[in-house]
Amino acid sequence: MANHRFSSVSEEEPCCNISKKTQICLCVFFGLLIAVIIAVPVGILMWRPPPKQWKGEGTTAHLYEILLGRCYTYTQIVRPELGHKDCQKIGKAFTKAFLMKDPCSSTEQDYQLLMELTDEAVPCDKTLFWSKSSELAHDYTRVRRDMFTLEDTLLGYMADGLKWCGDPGSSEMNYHSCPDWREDCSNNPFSVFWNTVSKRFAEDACGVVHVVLNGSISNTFDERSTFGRVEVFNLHPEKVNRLEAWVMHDIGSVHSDSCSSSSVNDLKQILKRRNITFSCQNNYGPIRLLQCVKNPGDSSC
Ligand code: 2NF
Repeated sequence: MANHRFSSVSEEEPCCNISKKTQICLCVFFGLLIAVIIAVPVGILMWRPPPKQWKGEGTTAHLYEILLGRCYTYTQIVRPELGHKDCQKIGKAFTKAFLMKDPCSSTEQDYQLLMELTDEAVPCDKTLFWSKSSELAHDYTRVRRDMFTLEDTLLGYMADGLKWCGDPGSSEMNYHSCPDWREDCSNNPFSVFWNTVSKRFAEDACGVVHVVLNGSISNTFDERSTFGRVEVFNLHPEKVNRLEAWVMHDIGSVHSDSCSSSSVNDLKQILKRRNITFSCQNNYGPIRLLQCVKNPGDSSC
């Protein structure tokens, strides 16, 4: 009797009168249905629009490695007194400021952590601003090692000459194109960065500060430049006794603006309103000598 009961359980019976072939078809059908039900929402969630095409050049190749290398060079060799700075943290804070973000909605806040990690004191009387005179100003601080342009500070040194931006739909940098500040948007990660570091550089300045201006162009002082828009307005009158401009003429250039030109006078008026004394020298001797080193045959040398 016991044998009879057990043998009936092991027998295969067709389920619900459906043939084996139909059962396989149903299994395949439901399998596919489940796959589609899962794949469609996952696909929708994962789909990202392709990165936008901007008018400016894309992120500098190997940006992260360059930033890291420059950070170590600066903190270990150029200014070893800053050897305690954490370049790994600084590099990560730099890229975190713009990755996975809309490159036309960059903010000063995005760079806050980076600013905190790279604070650095510039001695009073040693700050040198420049506008439309990058090469000359940097030629000068290369010789006058005690003076600092923004690019002679850690963050300016790291970022000078580089380009960067991200894309909200990707964790990668956009190496193809980045917003151009004139043609796409002004709140791009690159412009916001320079505005933010230039602002801090000016806020930190003290004593007598200097600016190298280009007297070989018509708007020697340009109110739309970073110097005219940001730096001049972030000098603290209680710390800055005087701003001295050095208006330099390119050797061999025909056009010449001087300390008495109207754009330089605009700078003087802005500073007067801000209670900062202004002084100016045409073709400041030591910088003129550097120009002459590059043009030894010129009659003015
Ligand atoms: O790339 C730099 N190292 C840099 C860029 C911007 C600002 C440095 N700065 C700081 C420096 F410390 C100087 O003191 O600002 C001062 C020079 O800037 P400036 O605008 O007065 O001088 P320019 O010769 O007119 O411009 C310097 C560079 O910045 C670019 C410009 O195309 C040039 O390559 N630039 C100027 N304004 C913007 C902006 N809003 C800009 N690039 C992006 N967005």
